[in-house]
Amino acid sequence: MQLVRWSKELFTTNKNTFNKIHLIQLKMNPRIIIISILLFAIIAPIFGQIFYPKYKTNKKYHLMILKTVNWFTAYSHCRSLDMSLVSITSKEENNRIIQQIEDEGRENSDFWTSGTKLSDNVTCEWMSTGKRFTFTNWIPGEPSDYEMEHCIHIVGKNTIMMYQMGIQNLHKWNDAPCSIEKHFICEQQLIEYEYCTN
Ligand SMILES: [Ca+2]
Repeated sequence: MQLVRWSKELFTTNKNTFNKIHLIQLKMNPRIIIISILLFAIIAPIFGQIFYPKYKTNKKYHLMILKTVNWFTAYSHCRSLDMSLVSITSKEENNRIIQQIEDEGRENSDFWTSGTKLSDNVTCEWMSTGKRFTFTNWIPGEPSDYEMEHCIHIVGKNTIMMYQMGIQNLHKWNDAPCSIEKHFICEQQLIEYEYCTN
């Protein structure tokens, strides 16, 4: 029995020593370290793309032309569809919307935006985002009325002809009473995953 116990102790001691030596070799071997770093550098972005793919948000616009409604109804109708009454924050976005109005042959219509002065009669804000205007496309002389005209719309051909504004003002902005009924534009936020689309 004593011999067996000594053999076990000897084996255990040698095994630990063997493991320690290999562990030290593994730790110190620069080739293994470099290969590990290279493998990590290659694999990490792949896993990153799978679990955290890059994405960007984009807007899709919907011209709501089935009926004309006041500004409040337009706002709530877009929300009921999980969209927002449109906010126009740049020249590029403005051009995209105008292009879509023309592509769909709706140049005659006025369209409500979420632009409003309801908060203090003076400050123009996008109700859908709560942000102030950073880009504007007013008809010259507009906004004109700080007492009665609190909501902002895109001007169509019918209004231009009615008020003899001049065709150069087509698709520019005007403030008008929120109770007037007009068509409107809802915007939908879309998320585009670059990994999935490539
Ligand atoms: Ca006006």
